[in-house]
Amino acid sequence: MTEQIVSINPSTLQPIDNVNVTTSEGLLEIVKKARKAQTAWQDMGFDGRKPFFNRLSAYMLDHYEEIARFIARENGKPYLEAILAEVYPSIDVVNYYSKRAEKLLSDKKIPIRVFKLMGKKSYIMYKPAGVIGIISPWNYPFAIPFSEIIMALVAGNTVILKPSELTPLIGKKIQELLDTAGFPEGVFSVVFGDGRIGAELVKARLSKVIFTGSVATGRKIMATAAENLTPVVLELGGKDPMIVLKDADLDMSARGAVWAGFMNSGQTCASVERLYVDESIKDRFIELVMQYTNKIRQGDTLENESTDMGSMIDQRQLSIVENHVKDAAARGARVLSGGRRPDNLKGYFYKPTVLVDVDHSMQVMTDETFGPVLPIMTFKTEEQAIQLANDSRYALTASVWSKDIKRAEAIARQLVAGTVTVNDHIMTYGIPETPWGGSKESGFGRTHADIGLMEFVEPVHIHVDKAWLKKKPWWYPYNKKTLQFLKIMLWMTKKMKFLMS
Ligand code: TXE
Repeated sequence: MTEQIVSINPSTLQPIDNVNVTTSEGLLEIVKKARKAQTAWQDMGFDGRKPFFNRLSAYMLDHYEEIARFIARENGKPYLEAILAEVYPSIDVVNYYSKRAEKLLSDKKIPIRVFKLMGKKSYIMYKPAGVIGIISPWNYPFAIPFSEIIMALVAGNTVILKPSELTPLIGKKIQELLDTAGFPEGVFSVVFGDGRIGAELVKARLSKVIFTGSVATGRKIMATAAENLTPVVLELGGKDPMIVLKDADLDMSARGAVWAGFMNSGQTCASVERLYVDESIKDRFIELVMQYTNKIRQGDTLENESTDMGSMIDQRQLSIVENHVKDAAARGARVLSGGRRPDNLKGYFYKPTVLVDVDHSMQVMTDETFGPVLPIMTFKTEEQAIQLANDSRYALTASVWSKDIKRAEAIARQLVAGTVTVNDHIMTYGIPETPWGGSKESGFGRTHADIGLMEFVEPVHIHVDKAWLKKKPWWYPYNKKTLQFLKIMLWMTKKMKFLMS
């Protein structure tokens, strides 16, 4: 019998639909098709591929409400947030790369100085990597894989997506959208299942695997990929610090902290997971944080379009959050709001939670909580704030809040993270021009921006000698002339160095 996944709405616990789990044979067939389709897709060139992206973007602009509702239903996030953080940035990515990629993927000349005078030239051509595997999570089940799919496809690769087993229908939806836009068969496919089918995809000798998920799974994927030397890009979450300096706009910072701590029920890799506020302003700041937290309206987001916060994804994620809060309370933290599930909601809801009197002995300050919890700690000096912010196994994003932009930038430059923002948090994920990715246990490699696109191509160096010299001075036989040539080269190097110093 075919194995199935039953997808449920985490806000209502009602089943939505089923999908068939892909079999091992089915997966191999899909990989074969993707390999076959890749050559023709690559040969179309950028101009040939461009109309597919234009059609996709036009269709999504006409149907964004329906897509957002679909996402909200399977993930539990607010409908408005599904537009804000899933559909809108995805459309923007299609429009951005379908223009920008032409320039980025065109050949790049390399200046080669004196060798040019010998009739030589060098340039880079950007060849698609081949077949890309994308293994994606449930927290942004649409936007995360979607932007990676677009970057891969625009560069001439074909793609196989394995969506999270908690949000398979959204994977199916992405397939539907690309099919509607007329992408040729085999250019984009989806495989369904849990980690087992994910592991099989990693073993399938693909050209690259792009993974977003937990550190533990990232480690496994890297180990499996190493067997075939398959390159990987890993985005493994974060424990992002937010530093509020004493001259910060307190009202703005409090609103920012509440949004960046609780949006998507805190299930964002770049959520504010540790907040450090200057001791001298802590009372007023915490008062404002409480004021805005108490205003959050939580509930089934499809019933009420202006709900601020939906449910979490499942019981397992909810239990992680409950355990972190319990551990913090047991070690002396005070729960100023939330700290439990709401009484009146059936799904996987957790109340927005503000903790104070926290320290780095608590799990809530060291491990990824991935839930609506905002732990607030104080600092006395800026040096201490930097040291606390950098005291983490993770390094995805961080933020500094101050009216003194120069000062904030100086601190930003000392924080260890892939992105550091001043007076905002999270939102740069929605700017396709800017890179995304981190270091330490947050992983490596980048998606988005110009460097992100480069993850999907093989830069091939083409070197041409126009055959002006029939015998190159460095070829056999080595003799006095060869030596003379080397001496001239070194003399010229010395002169150039002197002129340039
Ligand atoms: O992640 P997993 P989970 C963090 C967050 C969360 C924790 C666990 O802290 O509490 O991870 O979440 C597939 N080979 N993030 O369990 O297991 C799996 O089927 C290949 C941070 O959901 O990493 C799914 O498609 N694939 C994060 C995907 O990996 C495998 C977003 C992610 O699942 C596999 C989500 C294997 N051996 C959770 N095992 C972020 N970076 O934003 C599982 N998978």
